[in-house]
Amino acid sequence: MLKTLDDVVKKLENAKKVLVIGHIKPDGDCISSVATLVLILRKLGKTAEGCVDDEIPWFYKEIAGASEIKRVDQLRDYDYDTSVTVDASEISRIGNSVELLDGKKPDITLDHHKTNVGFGEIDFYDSDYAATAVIVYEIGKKFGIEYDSKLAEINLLGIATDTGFFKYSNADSKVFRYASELIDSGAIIQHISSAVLEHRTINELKLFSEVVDTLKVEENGKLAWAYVSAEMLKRHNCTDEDVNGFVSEVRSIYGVEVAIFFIEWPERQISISFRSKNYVDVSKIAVAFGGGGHARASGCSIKDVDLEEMIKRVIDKSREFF
Ligand SMILES: [Mn+2]
Repeated sequence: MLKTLDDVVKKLENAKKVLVIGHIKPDGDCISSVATLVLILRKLGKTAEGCVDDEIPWFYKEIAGASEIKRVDQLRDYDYDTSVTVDASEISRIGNSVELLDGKKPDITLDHHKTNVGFGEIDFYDSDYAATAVIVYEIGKKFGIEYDSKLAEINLLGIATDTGFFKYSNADSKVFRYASELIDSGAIIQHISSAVLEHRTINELKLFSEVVDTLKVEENGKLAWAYVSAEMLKRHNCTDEDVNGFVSEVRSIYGVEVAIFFIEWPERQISISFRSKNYVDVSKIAVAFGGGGHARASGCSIKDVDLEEMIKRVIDKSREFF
């Protein structure tokens, strides 16, 4: 049920052992929100553990707090009294971490996705927040936590990554204010930007050069898309970590409003990322294909379809927004 941040704080105040769960395919905001909340709760003298049922991309581990996150199997015997999910818009997003909930709803959910369905006992979601890490920072503020540099840097990670390093439309004055406070507390933005933005491999760049050849533009240059096939991924020995940023490259084209990027995985699974610049709400396109997200960034994943057929269906749907 939708509640206030004060209700969340009250629930956490009474907690002794907390389990904080993030979503699969963890991004900077997920990793930041899990680890930051864990560190805040520990500073309050509570026991807290963070869980993500997926590999944490290696480059995030350069941010000290990221190593606080564990896998499901390491936490099966952890008898928490309060569970929290962060940055997940629905329960399926937490993957196998759901096994740790023993069939119960999470006690608290914290999220900023527009498509959030409200699946906890106490839900706090608000798409005006640029990142879940901003919500977690406000929780820390309400508790009056003293930030050290490790806590400040892991908290800033999510705020930086979900705002595209302070350049997307969600980078409001609050984001800059909190970022400046976190920097005063010892976070070094260059550690974060270098870890997240400067870890490209040669394989990734070679793959990207082939992706550029797949690029198509229509609707007077406003709709652009590209894809990577399973064969291309294999040939260049690339993983999802290597291709995650490609959709932003498509959006960076002058005049493009909507950018779409298709990734074909082995075994006929296709994931699709949507980005927009100014006015098209791409969460609506993603929802039409069973996904979700934000107005300017969304995604979906579909099984048992051909890449070609999926491109046709998605582009047909996207044309309706122009
Ligand atoms: Mn987020």
